[in-house]
Amino acid sequence: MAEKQTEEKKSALPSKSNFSEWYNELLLTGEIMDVRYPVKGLYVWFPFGFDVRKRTYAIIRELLDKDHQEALFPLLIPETEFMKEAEHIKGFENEVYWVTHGGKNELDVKLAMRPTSETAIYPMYKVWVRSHADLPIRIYQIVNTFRYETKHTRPLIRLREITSFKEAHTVHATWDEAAEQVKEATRIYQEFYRRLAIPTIVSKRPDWDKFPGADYTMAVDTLMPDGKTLQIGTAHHLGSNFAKTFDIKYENLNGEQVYAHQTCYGISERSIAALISIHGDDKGLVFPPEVAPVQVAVIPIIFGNSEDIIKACSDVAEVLKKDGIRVALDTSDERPGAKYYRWEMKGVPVRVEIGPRDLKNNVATIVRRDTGGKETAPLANILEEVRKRFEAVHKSLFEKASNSLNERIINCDTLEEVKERITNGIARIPWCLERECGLAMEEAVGAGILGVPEGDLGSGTGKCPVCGKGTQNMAIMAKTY
Ligand code: A5A
Ligand code: ZN
Repeated sequence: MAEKQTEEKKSALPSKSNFSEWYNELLLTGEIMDVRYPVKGLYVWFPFGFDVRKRTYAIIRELLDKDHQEALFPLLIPETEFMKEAEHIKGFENEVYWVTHGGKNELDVKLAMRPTSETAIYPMYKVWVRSHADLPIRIYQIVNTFRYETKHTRPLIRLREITSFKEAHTVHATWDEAAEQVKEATRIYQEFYRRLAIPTIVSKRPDWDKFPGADYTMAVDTLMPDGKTLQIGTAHHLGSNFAKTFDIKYENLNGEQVYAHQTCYGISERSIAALISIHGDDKGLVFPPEVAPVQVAVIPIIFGNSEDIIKACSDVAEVLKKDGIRVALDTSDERPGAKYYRWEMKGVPVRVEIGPRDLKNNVATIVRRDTGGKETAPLANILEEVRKRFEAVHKSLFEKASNSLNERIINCDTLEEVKERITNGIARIPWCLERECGLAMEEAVGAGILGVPEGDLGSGTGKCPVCGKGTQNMAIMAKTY
């Protein structure tokens, strides 16, 4: 009977090859997000999902806290501030929710619900920045932001209330220092995603796709299982565009008042969408140990009189817990198969089983969630053995995801080829960097240019498919979320 129920439950999760259905079902069955909230584009974090969020955001905090400070600015922005930077307004005006009333009274000045916080933060930077000695400023906040998205909304991917928006805003004396900070931001994001075992591509967005009000935008993308890329972070060089409109000046060493240079960079819960989508499988969630709410499930394999086995299991659980490992000791009445199923669905990276034969040999059976690989290990070394598996799981999740990303970068020479192959992944093609050629490429393919990637991926030799000029730059094109 129990086995039959398990079978029925198993069929609840569609195969990952049906990515979209799999994703939606997994969010619910895996208790990440509840999509039944009665406002489009707004979703609810289940406690389990929130636990994953907490651990994920602890990593970005840890990385930023080395040389950033966390602060908190208001959600509401007066229209008068919001409307200062022309490009920024153009970019966001169709996406802003406005607060127009306080009770029954119409407000004198409408209040924008932040779609991002430049215009909330920079009036304060105007007051805070006085002299070169005040610089650099590196501040971040983790907040909700609101965007009236008109494209198809999706949990964790395209929200109207972004609940987990981490935005950093920095101020520097020179343009070059700000450019260095943009590089540093993409390094931090790459490190963050490595900790989540997520491979990334960093590229400079084409001019027509940069952040409204920026000099340029660097983006961090990853590849989702359905072959579409997801932008999971961006870093913008704001030049002195906002400094001029918000009057952010400092006194330099010569006693002159000069405009500051700024950057901003952000990530959202898309990081968790990528985490779940890239590592998950037909059995459910798969987490790298660092962010797994439960890291080890200890399961007694019981036949008949079993006190010894339960005792051995709880000893193992104690040893692991003492070392800070998050352990679930599952002594419920269910059959082992039902227990495996449950902990697999929850993405627990390592399972430790002890049965009568194991106990006789003073060993445990250790099973990895990612590969299903089973090994026996001496009970006396259980802590080291588990820690070793954690490292191995993380390493192999990252390798597997990196290989699958690299395999799906397809070198193309012609736009026909790009169009044909792009449904499977990312197309790499020479580009002369000219705007007209880039726009013509996008038009011909029906997909966007992500940009020219950093490093080897972005260089090569070839001819621009539109103008035929020789070029050393390779662009990547992809269908995007
Ligand atoms: N102020 C800067 C940091 C900014 O707002 N940049 S951004 O518009 O590019 O957003 C930062 C990141 O938030 C994006 O790279 C994307 O990963 C994420 N993001 C943007 N809109 C989103 C939405 N509607 N739902 C979920 N994530 C979103
Ligand atoms: Zn060209």
